Amino acid sequence: MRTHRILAASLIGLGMTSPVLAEAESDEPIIIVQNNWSSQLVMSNVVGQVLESEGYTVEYVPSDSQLQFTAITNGDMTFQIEAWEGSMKAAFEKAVEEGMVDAGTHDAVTREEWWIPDYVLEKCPDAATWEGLNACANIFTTAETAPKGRFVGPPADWGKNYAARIDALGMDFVAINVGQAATLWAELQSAYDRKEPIVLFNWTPNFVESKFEGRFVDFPEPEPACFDDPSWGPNPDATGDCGAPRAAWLKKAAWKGMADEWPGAWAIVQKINLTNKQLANASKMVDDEGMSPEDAATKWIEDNRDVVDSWLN
Ligand code: TMO
Repeated sequence: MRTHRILAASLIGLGMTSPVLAEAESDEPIIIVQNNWSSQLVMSNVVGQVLESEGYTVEYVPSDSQLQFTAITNGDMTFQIEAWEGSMKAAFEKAVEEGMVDAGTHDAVTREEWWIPDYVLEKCPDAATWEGLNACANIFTTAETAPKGRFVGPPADWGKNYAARIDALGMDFVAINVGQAATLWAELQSAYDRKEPIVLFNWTPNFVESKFEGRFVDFPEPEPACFDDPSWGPNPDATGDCGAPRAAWLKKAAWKGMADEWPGAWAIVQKINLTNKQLANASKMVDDEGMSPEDAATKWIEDNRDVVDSWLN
């Protein structure tokens, strides 16, 4: 049996000495999923700090960006603040079929794709399209990838199989995955300082857009047929010959038992609706300004007090 206590969900009016609204809520910890990129780490701490300030017990548990949805479906984890269409759509939708709750779509419009600094266009004017980029693959050659170009890819758990995309599109690149996101930014900074050609995985909203001039590389816009009909797309003999969506969703995910166990917390997380700017600022505090995700979350709450208050009413 779970223990319950009375939690003051809200106080209406000043000078009242007892809660007007009270609901029975579980004493069990709300388990907030953490992934391995900065905006997610900051925003999961924002959610946790807000729920703690409302009297809930919170635990943070790290998870792989694909396997997390099984854990949320099973109730081993409770809530995820950032599920990205470009890398998690299939795992998210499968989990929803199995009972995970789609807890709403943020206003933020997202994109996860190959990205180049603008100075690359001086040497390779059409590099903002996959064919144009591929025509200059040789300028991205490294000792590790020669004679092909290097694409600096994301950590392996982000659900991307760029080797398959490169193969399907017949590109002269090799995907070299980093172990952690910080390596992407270190590679970008070092190339940028020397104006050396680089093409790497990036996304938006992110801190990168406030610090570096650059753009995404356009690949064929994905349609379901890209993944099940070989005749679709530039390669008539392959599936997967397309990119990630250019205007993609960002969703929240919850365990189906959350609404019953912690109705007040469920009401709060349902109201959370993040914008591109709010998320870019969250990542900037960590990746550009060097704050810890915990401190950045506290500052984010201070900077966005009106937004947080709107979740609590
Ligand atoms: C899931 N991510 C935002 C890192 O592309």
